[in-house]
Amino acid sequence: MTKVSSLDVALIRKDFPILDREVNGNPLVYLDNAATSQTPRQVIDAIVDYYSNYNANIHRGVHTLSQEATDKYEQARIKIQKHFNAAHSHEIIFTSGTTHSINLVANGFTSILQKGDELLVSAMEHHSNIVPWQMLCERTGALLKVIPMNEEGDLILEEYHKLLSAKTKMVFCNHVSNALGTINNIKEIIDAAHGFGAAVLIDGAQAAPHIQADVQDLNVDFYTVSAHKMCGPTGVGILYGKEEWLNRLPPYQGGGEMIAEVTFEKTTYADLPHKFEAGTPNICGGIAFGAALDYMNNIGIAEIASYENELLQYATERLLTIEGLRIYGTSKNKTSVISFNIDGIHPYDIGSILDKLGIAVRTGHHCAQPIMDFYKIPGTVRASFSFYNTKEEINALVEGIKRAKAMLS
Ligand code: C6P
Repeated sequence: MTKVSSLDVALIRKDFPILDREVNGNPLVYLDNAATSQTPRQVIDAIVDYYSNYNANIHRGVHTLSQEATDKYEQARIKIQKHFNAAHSHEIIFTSGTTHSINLVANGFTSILQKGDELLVSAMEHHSNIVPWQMLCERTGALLKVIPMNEEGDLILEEYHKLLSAKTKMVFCNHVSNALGTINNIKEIIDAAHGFGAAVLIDGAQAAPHIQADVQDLNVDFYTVSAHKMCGPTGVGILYGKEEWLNRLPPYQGGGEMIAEVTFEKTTYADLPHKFEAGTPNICGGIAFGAALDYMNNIGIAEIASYENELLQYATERLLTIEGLRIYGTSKNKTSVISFNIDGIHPYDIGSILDKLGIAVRTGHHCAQPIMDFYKIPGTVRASFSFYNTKEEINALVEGIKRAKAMLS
């Protein structure tokens, strides 16, 4: 039986000023949460508070403002550490987001990999968990192999086990697919890779807003998150890395803050996490990310997941009543993402008409072109639901699609 959620969604919606606005004369129905989530007043307040009261550079000044900013930034790091249950706060590296986090790791492995080493990547990755590894392969002569998926949008794990060998040095997979919503069995993926001594990077960008990941329990080597998908601001995220890996990898960028000592003859690097945090970081963003985690944890990740699952079931049933509509990604384990097409209609055309009705969805390949190639389609319409969405909004989506279909058929 589906668990009925206890969230007070009407009250929650009051926290999100943007949800009151109109688009093209209609109330905004924001269903593009997998691209970026909306920002509650509590996070906006944290941003305003930073710039109004203690805007200063961190780790540098003796003055009060700098110390206040440093304290708040480092407190945010500890909040993030606790949220993902990392063993140490220095295992949390602030980055500009998942893309930056993955590139940092890919760059670091340049000196570790050798020609003929093999890297395994899942068939359902976002481009940011494909391209940096292709670039790494070009630099090192390593070979990238693909873990295949099936029609439902699940990885074929029997094939994964067959691909693993003593040559496998790294495995990359998302926790949740942005285009299909599939929740991957990352525990099995991580354990099997470790059996062959391979390191595992899990892209948690789409999972973190819906699933409580425990990096120690997962025993994952690297885990990446973008704040803007979980009620935080854009331009900030984290890389979680196991201490031993982060100590082994060289710095990504050189500059201020990441050094212990600099002379023209030789530079020594700072300890973790600063070794990977060159230059002035997104201080306000890091602090606001902490505020976003507080906000989500006050509601409860489990409660959020349960309500979003209710929305997913409802939306799936309602959408499937539309003739000619096909859903891509029908795994039993999904987050609240529905990718679909309607026979004979280009996804972009549906998206444009929905926008005229005030309904925001994403259309296209969702930066996951290999998935579109797998299904032999140019793209999909993607509706992605968050805990502040309602069944009434799903009804508006269904009616909007019917209207679009009538206009375009
Ligand atoms: N996906 C989407 O509409 P950044 O841009 O660095 O914050 O995140 C990149 C990224 C990496 N992995 C996954 C699984 C993602 O979904 C994303 C971002 C957005 O699906 C924008 S392309």
